[in-house]
Amino acid sequence: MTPVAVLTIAGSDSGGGAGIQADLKTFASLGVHGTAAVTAVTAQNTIGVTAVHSPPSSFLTTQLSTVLSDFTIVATKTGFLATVDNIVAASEQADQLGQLVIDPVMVSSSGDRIVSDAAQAAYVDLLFPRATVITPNAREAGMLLGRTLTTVEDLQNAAMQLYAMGPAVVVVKGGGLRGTESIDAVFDGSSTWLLRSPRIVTPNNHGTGCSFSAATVAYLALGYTTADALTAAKQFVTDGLRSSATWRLGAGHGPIDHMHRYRSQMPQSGDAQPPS
Ligand code: PXL
Repeated sequence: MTPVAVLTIAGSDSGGGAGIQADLKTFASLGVHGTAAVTAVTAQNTIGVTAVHSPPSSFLTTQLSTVLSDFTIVATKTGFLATVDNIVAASEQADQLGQLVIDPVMVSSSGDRIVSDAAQAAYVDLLFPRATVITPNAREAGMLLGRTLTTVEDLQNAAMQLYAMGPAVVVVKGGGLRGTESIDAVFDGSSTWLLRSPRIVTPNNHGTGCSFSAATVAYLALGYTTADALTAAKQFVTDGLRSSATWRLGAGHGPIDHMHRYRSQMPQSGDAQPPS
């Protein structure tokens, strides 16, 4: 059967762990066809980002209109949009993006702010009101609300407050907090609940946020309710973390295993037959 088509609007990670690369691997693993509009190209490895090249937002507009004129896109995520102009460009075609998952990437792994005040305002004005789900982490939610979030109760209160900015559902991700569990808080306008998983202790946690929002998009596109899509996406990331926990790809933070479900079926290096 022809797979449903989804879209990621995000940055490229040359290290293959986060951004567009994480999104496309997640989409492939979950059986949906991923299309991709690139907002920024990073020179990056498991240790860090050394440079960022941003094409003009008019080129993002052209990527979007070219994809959208041909494919029926059932659901879309946005990742690192980088600039106000890119946020405007994405919002201008929002009517054709299907269900919208906004991962408001505003803080780097090192904790530094990586978008301007104007870009933060543009997220709130142009994208949050159209979103099926927004998925800030605790730092991003804290930045949006002007305070520091440290407890699960803080995450829940933040989810309720961010809901007032217009999205249908808010997830505030607490994976970066301390504790033996990784806990995210969800609010959908009437009830609040938690997504919980055991904390997997590993350096290989690069791209978890990207993969979570991409998995949410895939499950939404497959017809899951938002609540079920979030639960399944949390499981996808947890299983990916567990599967790659002992990998050694690079000296820093390696990727999760997006293909964890299929690892046992994959060709092994010892399988190669000598030429006859
Ligand atoms: O996880 C946020 C993120 C988004 N997009 C790109 C990234 C990262 C983190 O490294 O590289 C391209």
